[in-house]
Amino acid sequence: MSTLQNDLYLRALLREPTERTPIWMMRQAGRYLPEYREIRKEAGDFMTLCKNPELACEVTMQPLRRFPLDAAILFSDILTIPDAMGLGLYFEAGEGPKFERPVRDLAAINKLGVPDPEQELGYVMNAVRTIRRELKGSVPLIGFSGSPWTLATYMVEGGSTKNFSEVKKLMFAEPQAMHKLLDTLAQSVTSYLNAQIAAGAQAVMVFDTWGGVLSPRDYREFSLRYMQQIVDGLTRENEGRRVPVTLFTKNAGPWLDEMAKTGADALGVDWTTDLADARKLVQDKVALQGNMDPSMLYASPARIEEEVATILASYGHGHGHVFNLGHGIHPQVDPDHAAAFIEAVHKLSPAYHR
Ligand code: 1CP
Repeated sequence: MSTLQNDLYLRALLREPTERTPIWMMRQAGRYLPEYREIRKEAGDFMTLCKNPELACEVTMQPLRRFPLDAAILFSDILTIPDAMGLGLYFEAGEGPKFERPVRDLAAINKLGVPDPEQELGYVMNAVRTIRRELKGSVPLIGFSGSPWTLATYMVEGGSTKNFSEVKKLMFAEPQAMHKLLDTLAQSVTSYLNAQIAAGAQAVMVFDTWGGVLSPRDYREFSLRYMQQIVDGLTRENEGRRVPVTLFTKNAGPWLDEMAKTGADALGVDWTTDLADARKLVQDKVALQGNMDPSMLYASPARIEEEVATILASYGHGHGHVFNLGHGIHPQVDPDHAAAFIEAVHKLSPAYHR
C-alpha cells in the first residue's frame, strides 16, 4: 500500500500539527458541476450512478480534478441501507428520495434484517475499492453513512419531510418499536462502515442531518445513543493508521460537548454555531469541521474570502480544524466561487498554524 501524499485531513482530525487548514466540501461531487450533470444524464438516474463502481468513481474524482481539495468522499447516498433492507428506494424528478414500502409499525420493523455489506451493498464496497485505486494515494478517501435517527426519518415518512409527524408519532406513541428500529439501523450502519473501512475508506463520517429536530432529551435517547453504539463498534485502525470518525448533527450547537464524549475524533459544525463557542464547548477533546454557510458561495469571491478569514479567526490558532461548509453545496453555485473559497483557505490558513 503506497503512503499518502497528502494526509493533512487525517492529521487535522487527530489534532496533529499541519502546515495549513485542510478543506473539503460536503456534497463536493454533484449537480453544481456541469461534468456531473453530463454523466448523470447519461446514466439516467441517480441510483444507477451509485450502483456502477466506475461511474461512482468518475464522479468522485471530478471535483478533485478541478480543485486542490484535501479529501475525496465516496459518491453514494445515505439511503443505500434502507434500499438494501428492501424498502424500494426511488427518486422522482425534482422531489427527492422516496420509498415504495415505508416502515410504520412494529410488525414491519421486526421483519427488517441487517444487510450484508459485501452482498446487498457490495456495489458500495466495489466503488470504495475502485476509488482507492484511482486516487493512487493522492488524498484520503472518506466513507460515510446516515445516522440511525436520520435514516429512520426517511424510512418511516417514506421520503423527505418538513414536520416529521409520522416518525415522531412512532417515537412518542410506540417508543419500544422505535428503539427496535434504531438498534437494527445501528447494527447495520456499524457493519456497513466497517466494510467500507476494510475496503479502503481511510476516515468515516456519520451524517445526522435531522437530529436537530429533537428536544435535548429525545436527541440523547433516540439519536446520540445510537451514534454512540456505532462509534463503540467501529474499526479504529487499518493499514497501520488510525481511521478517524466524524459525527455531524445539523443544528446541534448546544449538544457538541455531549457529542465529544462519544469517543468520536471530530464533530461537524454548521454555521448557526460559531467555531469559537464550539471549541470552548468541546475543550479541544475533538477536532471540528466546518462551518461556512453554503449560501455564502452565492456572494462575490472577495466576500467569500472575507468570510473564510472570519471563520479561521473564530477557530483561532492551533490545530484540529478541517474547513468545510456547514452543509452540502447548493446545486446553483458557480464552480468558480467554490474555487475562490478553496483558494482563500489555502492562502489565509497557514498563519494560524505557525
Ligand atoms: O443527481 C441527483 O439528482 C441526486 C442528488 C443526490 C446526490 C448528488 C442525492 C439524492 N444524493 C447525492 C449524493 C450524496 N448524498 C453524497 C455524495 C458525496 C458528496 O459529494 O458529498 C452524500 C454524502 C450524501 C448524503 C445524504 N443524502 C444526506 C446527508 C448529508 C446532507 O446533505 O444532509 C442526506 C440527508 C441524503 C438524502 C438525500 N439523497 C439525495 C437527496 C436530494 C437527499 C436529501 C433529501 C432531503 O433533503 O430530505
